[in-house]
Amino acid sequence: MAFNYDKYLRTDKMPTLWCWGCGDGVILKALIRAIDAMGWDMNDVCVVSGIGCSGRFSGYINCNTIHTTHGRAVAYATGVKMANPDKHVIVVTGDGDGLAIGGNHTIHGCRRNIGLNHILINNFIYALTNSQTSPTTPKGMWTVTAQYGNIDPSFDACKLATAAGASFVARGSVIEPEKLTKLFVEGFNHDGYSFFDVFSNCHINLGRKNKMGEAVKNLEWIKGRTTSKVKFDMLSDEEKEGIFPLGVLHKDEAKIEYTKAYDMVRKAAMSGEAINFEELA
Ligand SMILES: Cc1ncc(C[n+]2csc(CCOP(=O)(O)OP(=O)(O)O)c2C)c(N)n1
Repeated sequence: MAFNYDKYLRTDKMPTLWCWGCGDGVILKALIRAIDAMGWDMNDVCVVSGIGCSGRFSGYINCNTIHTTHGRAVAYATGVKMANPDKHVIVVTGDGDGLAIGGNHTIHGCRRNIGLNHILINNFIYALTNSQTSPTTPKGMWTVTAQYGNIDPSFDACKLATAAGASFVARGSVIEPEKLTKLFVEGFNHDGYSFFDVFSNCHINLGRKNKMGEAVKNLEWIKGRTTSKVKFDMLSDEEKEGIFPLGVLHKDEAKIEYTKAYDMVRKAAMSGEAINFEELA
């Protein structure tokens, strides 16, 4: 029997406002499949998104949702998780939303290792506002704010999240939706900040002037820049240039999740016992 996506969607909001062939739809389906695999009750799930094409996620998925301000989704989600540590909080941001204006919140969410599931939809451009340079736009690409080609060095979001302290860091792509679902499930089962850098296509706003104005061309470009972590690890440093590994890139199960640490402090404060900071490491 065909998978019933409608069960998880606000069908009255269909069709989506996303462009034809947009990767956001693929990611939404992978997310729904992962939630289904987890067996979560949608009353226990909260999806928090920022502003951007990616921000539309909270409009289409049928659970508790918050469509927040640009760059602030991690901050709102932190509040939701602190007040409801037993609930499943999923943050959806774009690369501009989560790495530029909201970069600080992403860093500090990772640093605290709070139990959020952060899906960063990385389409390498500010899509909703029509093609401004984002922190992941590759060098040399045309954007409306870099019409002779982008000179800004671009970020590896997974390296940033790992360095900042996230205890689960993975990269997936819309080319492999089943693998993406599995990555989500593994990250959702992890207790701590689970960060997913998901490479996605925006053939309209990234592609139109960068010789990949069709979805397939944009997807082929993503394919050419990615490989599995196993294959990546076998490449020489020279060969690794411009290639991004896919899969689980970092996992630390020993690190304490923030709301658990907070609860330990709260209990110690209530009982007057000394706080054992060794346990909080
Ligand atoms: C404070 C603030 N600054 C700027 C904007 C305008 N704005 C809306 S979405 C967006 C960028 C979206 O790009 P990204 O986060 O990469 O998401 P995408 O649309 O690609 O999914 C910008 C600059 C805004 N809404 N609020």
